[in-house]
Amino acid sequence: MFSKILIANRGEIALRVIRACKEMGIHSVAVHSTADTDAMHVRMADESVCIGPPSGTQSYLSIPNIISACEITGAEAVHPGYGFLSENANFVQVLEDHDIAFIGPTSEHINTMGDKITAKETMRKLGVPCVPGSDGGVPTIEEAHKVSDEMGYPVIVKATAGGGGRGMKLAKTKDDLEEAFSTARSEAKAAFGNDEVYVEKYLTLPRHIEIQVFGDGKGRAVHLGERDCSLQRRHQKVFEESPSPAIDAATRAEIGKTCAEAVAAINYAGAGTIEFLYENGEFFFIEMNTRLQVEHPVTEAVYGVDLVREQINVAAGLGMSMQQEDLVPLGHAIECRINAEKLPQFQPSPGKVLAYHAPGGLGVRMDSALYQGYSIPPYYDSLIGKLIVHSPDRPAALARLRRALDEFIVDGIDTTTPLFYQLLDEPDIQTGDYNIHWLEKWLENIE
Ligand code: MV4
Repeated sequence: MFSKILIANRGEIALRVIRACKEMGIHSVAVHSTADTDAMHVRMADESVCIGPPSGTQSYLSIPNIISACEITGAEAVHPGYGFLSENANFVQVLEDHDIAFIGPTSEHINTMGDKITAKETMRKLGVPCVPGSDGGVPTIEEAHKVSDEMGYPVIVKATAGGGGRGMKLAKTKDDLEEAFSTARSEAKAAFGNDEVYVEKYLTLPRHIEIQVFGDGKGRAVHLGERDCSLQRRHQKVFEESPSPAIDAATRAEIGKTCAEAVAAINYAGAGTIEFLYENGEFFFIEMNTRLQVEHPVTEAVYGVDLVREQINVAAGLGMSMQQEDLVPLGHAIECRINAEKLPQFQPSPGKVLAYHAPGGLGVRMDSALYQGYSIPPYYDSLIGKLIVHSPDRPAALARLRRALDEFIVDGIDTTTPLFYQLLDEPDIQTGDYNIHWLEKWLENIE
C-alpha cells in the first residue's frame, strides 16, 4: 500500500479523499493555490504544498507544479478528484514517467473515452447499446445530409473532442443541418483545436441515466447500479438520485451486466461512469467518464461501499473488495448540489461565511469544505456542499431531505438552497416524473 498520497484538488472532493486516506492509515498531502491557504483541505491534510497563484491554470492544473509537490513530499500516488487533471491523459503519462501512481485508469483508457467517436465505437463493439447515428466522423455536409436523411430528423451534431454538453448543435429539420454542421465544426475547432464531428439521432425527451462501474484493471469488473441525473441546468447537475424512479431491478441488472462486462473486457481500472440517454424503455450510450464523479456518494449510500478506498486499493495493486453478488442496492439516496449562487439568476456569490451549520442525523451526509469564518474565493467553481440523504424508500428520502435542509445554516453568502424546497413541493419531483428538459422548463416558469 502507498504510504503517502497527494490530492491534486481542492474543496469537498479533496476532503473526501483525505478522509479515505486517514481511514486507511495513509499520509495525505494537500496542494493549494495562494487563494486557498486557509482552505479546509489544507488544514485537514497531514502536509501541504503551495503550488501557485489563484488561477486554476497556474496551480491545480499545472502539471510541473504538481509533480514538484510530489517530489518534495515523497508522495507515491496522486488522486485527481474530479475536474482539473482528472481526465488528462498527458498528466497520467507524466506521472508514470516520474514513477508516481495515478489513482485512476490508464492514459489509454482516458484517451479512448475522451474522444467521443472512439468511445462510442469502442462501446458499440463491446455490445453496449448506442444512439443511432453516423459510423464515426462526418467530414462533409454531403455526408451529414446522407446519414441524417437515412435516420430522419431531428439530429444532433456533436464534436468528437466535446462532451458534457460542449460542442453540440441541434438540427430540427433538414433546413437546419447546414448551419448546425458548420457552426459545430468551427466552434469545435476554436474550443478544442479539433473540428471532427459526428451525427446522432436527437432523442427528444430522455432521462440521463448513468451506470457506475468499477474495474480491477485485470479483467474483473462490477456495476453499482444507476444514478438518475436528469435534473440539470446548463449541463450542470443539480439533483441526483439512486435508484432512478424509472428503472426496475431487472432493467438495472441487464444494463449493469452489459456495462460491467464491457469494462472488464478492456481491463479498465478503477471507477468509471457510463452515461446513457434512456427513452421509452431503451438505453442509448452517449459518453463514458473515466473519473470519480461529484455524485458518487448516492451510489456509496445505496450500495454501502467506499469508492475512494476501492480506487486506492486498485491503484496500489491490491485489487478490489467488491463482488457483484454482494452488491445489493438498499433504500434510496438523493443528492442536492448546493452552490454559492444568488437566485433566481444563479450569479456566483463568493464571500465570507459568517455562520455555518451542517445538517446531520440518521441517513444524512454533508460533504463540504466550508466552515464559519471561511472566505469562499471567486476563482473556482461555486459548489460549496453536497447534501446526501439515504432512507429505506424514495418518499422517506424526500422527507429526510426536507428535514436536513431545515437544519442547514449558512449566513453571509447566497446559496441555491431555496431551490430545493421549491423542487420538493413539485408533484413531478414527488412522483419522479421528469426528464432532461424538466428543470430548465420549470426554471423558466417560476417567479
Ligand atoms: C443528446 C441529447 C439528445 N439526443 N444526444 C448533453 C450533454 C452531453 N453529455 C449529451 N447531451 C445530450 N445529448 C442525443 N442524441 C440531449 C442531450 C442533452 C442533455 C443530456 C443529458 C442531460 C441534460 C441534457 C440537456 C440538454 C441536452
